[in-house]
This record gives sequence, structure tokens and C-alpha cells, in this order.
Amino acid sequence: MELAYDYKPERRLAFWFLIVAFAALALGGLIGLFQALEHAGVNLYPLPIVGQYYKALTLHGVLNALTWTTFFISGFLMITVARSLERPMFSMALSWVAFFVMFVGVGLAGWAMLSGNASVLYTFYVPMQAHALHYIGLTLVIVGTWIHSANQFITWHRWRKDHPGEKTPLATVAALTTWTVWDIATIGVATEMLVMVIPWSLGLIENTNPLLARTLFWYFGHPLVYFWLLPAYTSWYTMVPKAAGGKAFSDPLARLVFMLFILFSVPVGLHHQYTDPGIGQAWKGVHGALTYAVTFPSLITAFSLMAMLEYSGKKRGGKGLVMWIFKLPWGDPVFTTQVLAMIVFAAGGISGVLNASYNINLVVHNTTWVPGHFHLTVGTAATLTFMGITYWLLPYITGRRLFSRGIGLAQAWTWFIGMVLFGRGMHWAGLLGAPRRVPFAQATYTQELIEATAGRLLGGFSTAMLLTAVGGVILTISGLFYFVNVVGTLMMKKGTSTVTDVPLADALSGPENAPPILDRWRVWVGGAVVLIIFAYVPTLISIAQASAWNAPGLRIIVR
Ligand code: HAS
Ligand code: CU
Repeated sequence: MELAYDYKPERRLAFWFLIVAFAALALGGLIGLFQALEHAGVNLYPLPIVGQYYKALTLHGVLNALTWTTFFISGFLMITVARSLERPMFSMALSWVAFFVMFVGVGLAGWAMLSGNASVLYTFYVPMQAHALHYIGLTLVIVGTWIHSANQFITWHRWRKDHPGEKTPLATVAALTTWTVWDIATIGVATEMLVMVIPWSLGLIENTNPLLARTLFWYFGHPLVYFWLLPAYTSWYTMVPKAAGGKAFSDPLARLVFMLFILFSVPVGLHHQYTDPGIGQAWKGVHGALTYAVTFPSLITAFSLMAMLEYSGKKRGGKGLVMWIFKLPWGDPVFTTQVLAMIVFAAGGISGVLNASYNINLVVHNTTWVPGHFHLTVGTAATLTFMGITYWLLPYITGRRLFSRGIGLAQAWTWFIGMVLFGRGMHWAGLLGAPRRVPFAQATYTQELIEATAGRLLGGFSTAMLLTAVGGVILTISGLFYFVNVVGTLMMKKGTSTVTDVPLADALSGPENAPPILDRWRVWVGGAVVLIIFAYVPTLISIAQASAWNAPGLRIIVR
């Protein structure tokens, strides 16, 4: 099909968003190897440039969890919105400005981290204090995303004017849901930055209030994880069915899922603060219950994806209860990466549900279980999906064919196997009491941990950390495969790509079956605001009254 518009300006900007994303993942990912080895007693720190453990761990978190994701998502969602609305962005200039603001922001934070002045980890808990430019840089990244998302909302607004009475295409609904969750969430962290942290790091305010800062951070921090997940869901619902050779299960049900994320993503942040003193237990309980509500759209998603896969496998001639699985296009890296990401997410989702339980959380909180959980989610459900998207998106935006499908497949499976081992090791060690964010090879109590758990099944902590390290090595090999493909693709001849369009799929039950309520954004956003006020305002008032602004900054410098 010849398209009326070739999306060239959008593709050009998406290219630069991806380049920054790749650069961040390349350095951030490589550091992961040394983290994993360190946990198993092979301590190679201090490393050139990235320095000691905490400096490197900060870079690892900021580059992977914040930079790789945000830049990839910014490029991918813009292409998705433009293509599914079949019109150019309202203003490319606006999004270029956004890109530069974000780029400068990453540059400032990058300088602060690399110079050793911002080793405060990706959650930057106060009263640990970094150089002001670190916070200013990260805030600029957020400001850039506001501009970029506004451009996409305006584009949609214009589309609606030109298409009265028409249903917004599902892919646009999915992309704009992601931005809605993000824009509501970032109000919390921007407030923390602008009102508390930046003036304090500049010396304008002497002391700070850790409990208030943490609460504002986690108001943002939980919906942040859905900012990572929802672009993957966008692809799983609207693009993977095409790669599978079938159709999505239900367009209306998918719309419901995205609207439920608007409603429930934010008022749950206290599940990261179950152990924080100074917050009422009843409110922690309310956030816990709402956390179970936000798992509901993911359970609908698990069902919908399974139905989509079964339909596709059977359409390809598959039969029986399970044998259709083998008829799926496992030779296509775009498909294989994303389905393996789904399978890993089933486990990551379960560990999240365990985290959310108030009493079980007391066992796992601040142990290696938690990084175990988030490497299955942001580190695989999101990251491996984004890698799979790269295998069509990069050829689409550059016009150069994918360097190697075989390497893409090897990448998918090594990531899957590596992460299964890594995730197993980290969850297990956490249950044995290993704290997170600790350089075990240097910690004084590691020997005790090893001896105390040595008699356990399969050798306890030592074996768990061995699995972690082996997983980390396999993941590094997978990352290498990914970058060989990215760089290889960039070196292919222009015009060789066979991907000439964004692979958007149809659904078995189409948008015409969606009830009108699913199109009324005001209802869902309004409902979210009400829930947020209910879940947060009393807690914030009581924190403001009861906890003092009396913590001086601890300047952290790690070389
Ligand atoms: Fe989480 C901590 C609870 C989802 C990321 N989470 C974290 C942290 C990160 C993170 C980064 O309640 C650490 C923050 C820090 O540094 O301290 N999380 C949850 C819950 C969910 C959840 C209830 N998390 C995520 C996602 C993330 C993410 C998604 C990133 C992308 N998480 C917590 C809690 C903590 C926490 C506590 C605090 C812990 C502590 O004490 O510090 C839910 O949204 C999960 C619902 C998901 C499911 C799975 C559905 C399965 C699907 C796939 C099906 C597969 C198919 C394939 C169909 C119920 C959709 C079949 C294929 C074949 C071929 C057969
Ligand atoms: Cu959370």
C-alpha cells in the first residue's frame, strides 16, 4: 500500500532519539556485567571512567532505567501516533526543542555522575546530596518529555477535529495513555526537584525533609514503571499480532486496559514505603489494595495475549491444546523477542504481586529480590520488547535492512536465558536475606551470609550469586549481539529495507464494538485525579505537619 505521507521528518527525529537510547544502553548495560560479577566475588572495581561500585551503580540505573527507556519511548511513541493517525506531527520544531532539552539534561546529569559528584543512585534519596547540575539535568529531561508529549496530544486534538465521531485508533490511545500516566506522575518528582532538592543542593535551603522527598518521589516512581511497560503493551496489543500472522483479540478490551492504567497507576506509591515510619498504616493498606486493582489490567492483558497467540498459531495451521505454539513465527526476531519478554513478564508480574503484599514485603523489601523483580519487568518486559521493536523500527526509519535475523534470534534467546538465571539468583538471594545495593565482594558480612546459608538447599547464597553472575555474563553477550545488529544495520545500504510501514494489526473484535465510555478521557483522567487526591492528600498533610525539615545534606563523592 502506498501511503499518502512518508513520515520522513518524524523518522529523522526518531532516529536521534534512538541513537541516544542506544548509547545509554551500551554503557549502562556493560556496567551491569561488573555488578553481576562483583556479587559473585569477582570484584573488578574501580573501573576506568565509571569508577567505584556506587558511582557505577548510579550510572547503571540512570542510563538504563531512565535514559534508554525515556529516549526509546519518545521516538517509538511519536512514530506510533503519527502513523496510526495517518498525519504528521502538529509541529516538528516543538519535538526537536524537546529533544535538545532532554539531550542537554542527560549531558548535565552525565557530567555530574561521571565526575563522581552524583553517586546517589537512580532514586536520589535525600539527604544524600549530589551536585545541583545532576538534579537540574534530570529535571530538564522531564521538561523535554512534557513538550514532546504536548506535541502528540495537540496532533491528536487536530485529528479529532478533522474526524468528528470517529474512534481514535487503538495504537494512538495506547501511546497517549502512556503519556497521560507519565505527565500526571512527573508532577510529583518535578515538585520534589524544584521545591526541595534543587534549592537545597544550590545551598538556598539548608536542610531537607527525607520523608516528604521520598513520598513525592514514589508518587512518581510507581507510575514510572507503567511508563516503561505501556509502550511494550502498545506493541503487544497493536503490533505483535501482525508479526504473529494473526489478529489481536479485542480492541475494546484493550481500550479498557489502557483506561484502567490511567485510573489506577498513580495512587499506589506507598507500596514502596511500607517500611517508612511516619506514614499511617491505614493509608499504606489503601495503597496496597489499589496496587491489586492495578494488576487487573495486566491480568486482562495476559488473557488477551494468550488468545491472540492461540488464534495466530491456529490460523497458521497449528492444532490441539499446545501444539499451535510451534507454528508461531519463531524464526522472526521481532516476534520471538517480544513473546519471550511476555513470558518473563508473567514471572516478573508475580514477584510484583508478592511485593505488593504488606506482610510479604517485610521479607523482601531492600533485598536483592527487588532488583530481581525489576530486571524481569523493566529489564525484560520493557527492554527485550524495545529490542524486538528495534528490529523493524530501525530498518523503517533508516531505510536500511536489518543486518542479521539470526543474530537477532540469538539475542532474544540469550537475553531470555540470561535473565531467567539472573532473576532466579537475585530473587533467591533476597529471600536468604541478602540486602540490595551492596557490593558483596567488599561487604564485611558477606562471609557470614555465605556460611549461614551454606547448609541450605543447593548451597544457598553462594549458588544464588553464581547464578546471578552467569546470568549477567549471558546477558552481556546478548547485549553485544544487539549492538552488532544495530551497528550492522546502520552500515547497510540505504533503500535496502523491506520494512516500509509500521506493522499495525487488526483485532478480532474491532473498535466499532467499544462502548462510548472508553472514548471519554475526561471520565478516566477525572477518576484518576479523585483517587490521587483521596490516596495522597491526607498523607502529604500529615507528613508536612509531623516530619521536620531538619536533615542537612550529605555530599556524596565517589571516584
Ligand atoms: Fe514493580 C518495586 C509491585 C510491575 C518495576 N518495581 C519495583 C522497582 C522497579 C519496579 C524498578 O508492591 C524497584 C524500585 C526501587 O528501586 O526501589 N510491580 C509491582 C506490581 C506490579 C509491578 C504489583 N514493576 C512492575 C513493572 C515494572 C516494575 C511493570 C517495570 C516495567 N514493584 C512492586 C512493589 C515494589 C516494586 C510493591 C516495591 C518493592 C520494595 O519493597 O521495594 C504489577 O503491575 C504486575 C502485574 C503483572 C502481571 C503479569 C501479567 C502477565 C503478562 C504476560 C503474559 C504472558 C503471555 C505469554 C501471554 C500480573 C501480561 C505466553 C506465551 C507463550 C508462548 C505460552
Ligand atoms: Cu511500585
